[in-house]
Amino acid sequence: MRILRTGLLAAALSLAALSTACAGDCAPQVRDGWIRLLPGGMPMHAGFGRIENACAMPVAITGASSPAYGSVELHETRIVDGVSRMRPVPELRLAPGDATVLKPGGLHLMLMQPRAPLKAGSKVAIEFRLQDGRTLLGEFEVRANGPE
Ligand SMILES: [Cu+2]
Repeated sequence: MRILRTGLLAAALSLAALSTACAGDCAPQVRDGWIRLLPGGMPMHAGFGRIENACAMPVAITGASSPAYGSVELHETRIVDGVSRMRPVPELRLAPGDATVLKPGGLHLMLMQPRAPLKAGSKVAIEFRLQDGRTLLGEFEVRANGPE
């Protein structure tokens, strides 16, 4: 009986430790976010930045949204037969300690249907959805001529 009780206690303790690790104390970070403003008032912008997962658990980003846009999608640009093509990325996985850079010519956020004209220097909030139900907030600075 004593052994059984000790075993249960140990199990309860390890469960508590596990749930603490999963509870979301540690979240990935969005850094250096910026939005490229295209000349001519294109009704579509591209968002770039760096997403870091310094946590012990892998995460998966499954979507994004922003109050400044009607629709936000994660895209990847690839050169296929010499032609630049974009395709939606339904899920972006980040291993523990991993980072992904969204940059021109690669992964990017496709920001569609801007709700109002954006000025260079203003800040836009973009929220990322994680597979585990959490969300991640990133701040993106609007730039007229971003670095290539
Ligand atoms: Cu795109």
